[in-house]
Amino acid sequence: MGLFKKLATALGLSKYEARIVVVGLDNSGKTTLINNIKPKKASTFEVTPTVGFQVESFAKDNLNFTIFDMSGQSRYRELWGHYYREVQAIIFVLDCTERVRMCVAKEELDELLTHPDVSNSCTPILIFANKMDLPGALSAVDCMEQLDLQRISNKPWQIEASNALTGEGIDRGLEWLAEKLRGRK
Ligand SMILES: Nc1nc2c(ncn2[C@@H]2O[C@H](COP(=O)(O)OP(=O)(O)OP(=O)(O)O)[C@@H](O)[C@H]2O)c(=O)[nH]1
Ligand SMILES: [Mg+2]
Repeated sequence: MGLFKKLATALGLSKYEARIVVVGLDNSGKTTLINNIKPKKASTFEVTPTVGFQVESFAKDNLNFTIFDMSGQSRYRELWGHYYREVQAIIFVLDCTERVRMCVAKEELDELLTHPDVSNSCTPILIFANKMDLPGALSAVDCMEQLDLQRISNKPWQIEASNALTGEGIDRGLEWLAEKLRGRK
C-alpha cells in the first residue's frame, strides 16, 4: 500500500480529504519538501520564496490531499494560526544548518504550541530537521535539544532528519504520521 493510501486509511475514510499545514522559518525548505511529496515531482521548476501561502491539492493513491504551504517570512507568520484548526497534522520544517536562527525557530514553535487550537488538541506534530545533507547541519537530536521538544507532553511529536531535495527521511516522517493518525481513530 502506498504511503498516502496508508495515511488516508489511517484517517479512516476512503473519500477523505486529508489536510496538513506545513510551517517553519523562511528558506527552511517547506515548498521543496512538498514538491518532493507531490506527484509529478520530475517537472523541473524553480522553487521561489512563498508569498503568503499556497494551497497544494493533489490526488495520490486515489485520495485527495490538501497541503497548506505557509510562507516562513516574518510578515506572514501570523497566518499560520488560521490553519491549525483546519488540519489533522502539522509539519514544522527546520533548516538544521541555521544555528543562529534556531532560537527564532524555537520562538515560533512556542507560539504554535501555545496557540489555542493547538495547545488543547492532540494534533500530531512532525518536525523535519531539513538540509541534513549540508556541512555543519545539526543532528535531529541536537535540534530536539535546542527546541526543547521533550517538553511537549500532551500530543504526539517526532523529529526526523531530512533532505527535501532527494526526499531522504521524508517517507520515514510520513510513516510516523500515518501511525499516529491511525492511533487517533
Ligand atoms: N541542500 C539542501 N537545500 C535545500 C533543502 N531543502 C530546501 N533546500 C533549498 O533551500 C532553499 C529554500 O527552499 P524553499 O523550499 O523555498 O523554502 P521555504 O521554507 O518554502 O521558504 P519560504 O517559502 O520563504 O518560507 C531552496 O534553494 C531549496 O533548493 C535540503 O534538504 N538540502
Ligand atoms: Mg515556500
